[in-house]
Amino acid sequence: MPRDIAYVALGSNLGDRDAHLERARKALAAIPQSRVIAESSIEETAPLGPVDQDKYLNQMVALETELSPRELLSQLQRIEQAAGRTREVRWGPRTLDLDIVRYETQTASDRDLVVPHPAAGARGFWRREMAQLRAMLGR
Ligand code: PH2
Ligand code: MG
Ligand code: MG
Repeated sequence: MPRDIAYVALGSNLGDRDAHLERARKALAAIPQSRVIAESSIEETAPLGPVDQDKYLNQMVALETELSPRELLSQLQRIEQAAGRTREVRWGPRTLDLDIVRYETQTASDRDLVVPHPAAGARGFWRREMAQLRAMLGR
């Protein structure tokens, strides 16, 4: 795969949220054929969606990667599982959620993987984090 830039969203609203994000950033930095090139600030956000739950910490990182969206998804799922993520209520509380928001040049439209993420333009905190990363990267 040619080198591309993936924008990966981090979210946590269960347990030690800061520790989950910190460990996730380290795990993201260790993904093969990839390197973290920018990190947004961390934002505390009100929960979106129908489930009554605690506030989230959200953050986004830019990952320069040779992995395809499908290969990156499997790395992200491995990291989520290592953070104790279980099969939870859809949109419910989670120790760690890692979502591919978009790739600079690639797209996907499978049942279990849609890139850009369908909510990419709809979440204020994702838009803010993406704007920070683009400013840092001069894109
Ligand atoms: N993720 C969800 C559901 N609701 N709310 C906030 N504030 N942040 C999230 O990352 C989030 C959410 C499902 O993935
Ligand atoms: Mg999510
Ligand atoms: Mg997810």
